[in-house]
Amino acid sequence: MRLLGKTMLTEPCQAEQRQVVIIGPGAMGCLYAALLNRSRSVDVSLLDYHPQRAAQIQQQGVVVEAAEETYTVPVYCSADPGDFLVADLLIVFTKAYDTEAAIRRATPLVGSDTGVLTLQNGLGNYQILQQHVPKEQVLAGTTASGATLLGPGHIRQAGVAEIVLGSPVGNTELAHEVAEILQSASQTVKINDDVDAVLWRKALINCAINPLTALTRRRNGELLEITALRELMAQVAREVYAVASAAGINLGRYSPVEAVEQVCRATATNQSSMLQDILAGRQTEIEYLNGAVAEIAGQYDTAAPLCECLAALVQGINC
Ligand code: KPL
Repeated sequence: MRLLGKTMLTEPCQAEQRQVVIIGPGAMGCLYAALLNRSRSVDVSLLDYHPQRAAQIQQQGVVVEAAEETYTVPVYCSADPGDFLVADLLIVFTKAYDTEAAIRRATPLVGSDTGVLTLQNGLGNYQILQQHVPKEQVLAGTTASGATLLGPGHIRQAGVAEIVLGSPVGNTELAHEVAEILQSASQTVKINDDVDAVLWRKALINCAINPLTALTRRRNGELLEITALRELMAQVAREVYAVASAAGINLGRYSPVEAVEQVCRATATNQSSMLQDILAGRQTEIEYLNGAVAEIAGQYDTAAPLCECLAALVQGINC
């Protein structure tokens, strides 16, 4: 498989290389475009919706400021889905509120063997993908990697962590195939068959940390230093855990408060993605995090008053 535009603009890719297309050149999309392309074992491109930004990234590549070095990785980037042929793997990294539009635009890249993997934040993303792509082709997962967007195609890498993925409908064969593609590009990947539990554990972390950092404009680690915020964060974590249980999600032997505090320590100097969104004047993913949890709570005759309150407050910031 070959990218039409790419074969014209750069060296022809080796026929046996798997084609990975990342949708969304935000911080995480750019990070993984750079990491995977740098391995040289897969051929990675970016699909954007913004022609000017795509042209800039195509011209300059993805610039990564990592702890020890700053490096640039050439990455083919286009805003025209017609520039791409069918992909082996599509990774959706758009903001959760763009999932529907993104997968609609990417339809020409999806063949009968294409795996479509969401590694986005939030709840409800894979269900949207399943409305546009056969359910057996959709995978979902999480990564604890972090990056900050400094400009178009320009990021600061915070840390690279493992990817956990699985098939919501039990297509373990595809999960293994996709894990193998990512592993061949030097990524650590675990397969977990209970993908809903994986997504809820990540959502719990994001629901507890992200709105508090966005509202107070503090870095993740500061939430541990201020007693009132630390206590509120713990209460939100417990609330999300209770809603997950009510919804039949088995989070296993797991302490929500310890999990959240551990992530705060591990990402102490990070600005959460929601704080980055607020500072950049962008829409946040609050409706797919605390907003979604409050809505799901209602479906199971329970309540999530803290999530509801935080969702309203964050929605009020940039209006
Ligand atoms: O995923 C994150 C985010 O910012 O969205 C955390 C884990 C909170 C790290 O900043």
